[in-house]
Amino acid sequence: MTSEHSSALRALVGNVVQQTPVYDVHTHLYDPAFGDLLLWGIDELLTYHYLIAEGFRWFDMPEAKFWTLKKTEQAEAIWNALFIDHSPLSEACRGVLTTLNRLGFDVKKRDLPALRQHYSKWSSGDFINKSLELANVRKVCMTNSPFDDVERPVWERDFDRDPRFTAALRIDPLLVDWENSVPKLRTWGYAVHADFSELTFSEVRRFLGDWTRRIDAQYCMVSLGADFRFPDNSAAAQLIEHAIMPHGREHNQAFALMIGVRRNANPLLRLAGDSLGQADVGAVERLCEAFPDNKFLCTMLARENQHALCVAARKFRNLHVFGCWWFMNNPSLIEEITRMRIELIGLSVTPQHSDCRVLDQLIYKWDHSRPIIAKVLADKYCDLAATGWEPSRAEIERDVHGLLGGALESFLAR
Ligand code: HDL
Ligand code: ZN
Repeated sequence: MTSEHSSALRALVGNVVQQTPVYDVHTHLYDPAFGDLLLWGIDELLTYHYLIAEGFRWFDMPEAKFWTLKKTEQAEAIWNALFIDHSPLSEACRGVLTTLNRLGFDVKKRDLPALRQHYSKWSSGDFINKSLELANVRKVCMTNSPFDDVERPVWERDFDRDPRFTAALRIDPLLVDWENSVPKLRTWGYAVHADFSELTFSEVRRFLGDWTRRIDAQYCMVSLGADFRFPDNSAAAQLIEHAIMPHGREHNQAFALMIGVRRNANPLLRLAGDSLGQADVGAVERLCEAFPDNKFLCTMLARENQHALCVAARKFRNLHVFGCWWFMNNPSLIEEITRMRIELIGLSVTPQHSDCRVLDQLIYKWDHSRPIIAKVLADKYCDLAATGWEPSRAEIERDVHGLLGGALESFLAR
């Protein structure tokens, strides 16, 4: 293969990846109807919990003092520590600057008040359109919890949905805090018992069905600790087997497992205080084997779990692997696991999701991931071309659409 041929193919792949709109399959963004729950703007960008964790590494103030500050004061503390006093080289810092630069702001002036001034010109509606356009994101999936006391009443009021914001039914408290979820479910009219007696499992299924219909959930989702085991006599394992699995079959709804978090490793950092642990990929394999008529999505938090998770996906076609989640969402690791995934499971994977908590982050999360995905893909297509197999533009466009959310949409619809 000549170097000109290779360069042309690499340019084509990069162009297609850049131009293909994304379905972002996991975010913490909200439909505009949720008002202030949809975070955006410079102070939200700077107080992203990733930056709070990084900021504390330089702060002298006690953690408790930081939490008494106003959001603008927190943002200024982070701006000074991570951008002014030290070059903003981390992925989360760079992300803020990528976003500001793409929004047309002049970051070299290092002028935070001026940046706030720029943002004040935007209405939320216009800013949503601008962010989705700049990020080239066609649709995002939210994280929607019936256990969130601020979010739940909005759903109960009903509202006209923005079709660009799909919903996912997030049920962590049900599985990881069953004891305390029982009284809540009973308050909401579901006759459940902590010991799973009587109609508990069918009532949990009714709860899942009610919320699936209410929010039009694309999938059901839970974040589980590194200690998750299956089979097991834990409440989580019992509820998965006797409620979530039959619910998933009844509604043709996938169950998304995000495994490996260690919540509150440092509680002083609040949302920024979670850490990770190495999980048991075998638990995922045993779930896929025990429930062949259910569909599973899975992403894991530990780098050490990524290879085994890919192999698990090779074994079970009802398992769809997605994303470079949280501590995995850094250029060096994104490249490493995207290369490994394509080499092991080809295009039957969703390499990335943004996990955005702030709308503007869509711009940097995808600006940073697209070139990495394109680089890996270009290498793989060049390897193909070297065998004489010439990928057409149409084939590359088909493949990239699949990787950027299309394959997951097909998996969910199957
Ligand atoms: O549990 C999750 O969905 C995680 O993504 C957490 O929300 C985490 O705090 C996060 O934002 N990671 O990117
Ligand atoms: Zn998340």
